[in-house]
Amino acid sequence: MSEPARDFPQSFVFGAATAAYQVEGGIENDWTDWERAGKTRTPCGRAVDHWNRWEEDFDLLGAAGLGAYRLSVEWARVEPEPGRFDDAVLARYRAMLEGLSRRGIKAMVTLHHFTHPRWFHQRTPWTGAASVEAFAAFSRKVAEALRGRVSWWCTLNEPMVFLLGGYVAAQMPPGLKDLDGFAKAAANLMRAHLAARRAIREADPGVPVGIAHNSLGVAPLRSVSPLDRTISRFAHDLYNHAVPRALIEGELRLQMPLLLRRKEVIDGARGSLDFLGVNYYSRIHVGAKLGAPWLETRYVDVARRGLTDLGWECHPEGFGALLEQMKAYGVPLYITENGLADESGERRSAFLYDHLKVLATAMRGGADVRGYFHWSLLDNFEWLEGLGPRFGLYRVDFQTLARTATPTVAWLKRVAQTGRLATP
Ligand code: IFM
Repeated sequence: MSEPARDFPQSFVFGAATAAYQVEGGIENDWTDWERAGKTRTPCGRAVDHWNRWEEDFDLLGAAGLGAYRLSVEWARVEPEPGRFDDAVLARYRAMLEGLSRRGIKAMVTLHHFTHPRWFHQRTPWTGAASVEAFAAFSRKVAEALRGRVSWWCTLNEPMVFLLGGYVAAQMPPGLKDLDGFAKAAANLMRAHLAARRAIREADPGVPVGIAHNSLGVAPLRSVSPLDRTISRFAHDLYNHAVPRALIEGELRLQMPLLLRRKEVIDGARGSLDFLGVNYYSRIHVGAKLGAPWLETRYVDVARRGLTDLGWECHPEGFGALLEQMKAYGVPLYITENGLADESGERRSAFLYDHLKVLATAMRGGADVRGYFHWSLLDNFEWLEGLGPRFGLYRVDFQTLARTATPTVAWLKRVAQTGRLATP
């Protein structure tokens, strides 16, 4: 009897993702100050102590049958003062990558995942040109230290989330509400990607360099309202397409009626992504609002699947639609994050099944998707929400730091090993 057909090809990689600040613990950076100013539900503190427990955590990846790990390098650890790089820290990250390699696990390394050294926003803020060289110098050092051990470099994580949070909504450092600053920082982040990519290519030639881009389904709050429909169209373009379009086609276009209208050709940006990482979690409804900030956003449980613990809609159909659009950019895709906050651990497998099913369908339809990284390997520090929401394949007791497999581990392992989607 012949084997049933695979849903994912043999070459497809299944992995899990984390980010340094969210798991390592003991980091002092701009987010630590943000926490001390009372902006998060809890401080990050020791997070889940991955800095000391990485061997144990990498064994968990192996136990879940995963062949890849997306991690980030913490800029504040590597360059605590401008121009002073900490060799012991770089050696530790190198040892971590060697630990992955010993276990046959490929590494995707992210260089910017929301956080900065304390000195950054004063000395070389993203609104100024010096930010580009500052990021390139850091990237060069890291690439020289880790070369030969990285399968994919990811310069920026979710630049649009960072830009909106940091320069429009004042929800993350540098905590501004400044549309002009937003546009300047956006252009410099695009240039920073280019400069980092050049540095990586010199230090570690032949390794693909991309970004991880957060995408969201976007729909009008009141579908009968022409205003809401227009606004949701612009919000979709700004949120989902401004960044990939800039780095693939070369033009940064940021537009929101009455609020923002910028177009800028970024020299050298055309064709500057070897892959596009797609992060997908949910869909948002957007409408007009009288008075600042003029926009209203809401998660709506349209299909009555139940919102996640963070109140986000479960909307796998939106994932399919976005994959169709991202496919049109013509570069290889990776799903660099997907998951949900689920305290019970009972909803995760069904959520993953629904999203992986959509993914397999998109791939059958020609989307060149090469891998899937679950967010997250472990429960961790969820930014404004603190140590609370549970995104982990492994549950972490935040008191004892004990790791326990959620029911999804065994199920995902079977999918990863067989390349076939079984109902959970
Ligand atoms: O925890 C974050 C991550 O840092 C970036 N993407 C979304 C995740 C869940 O909110």
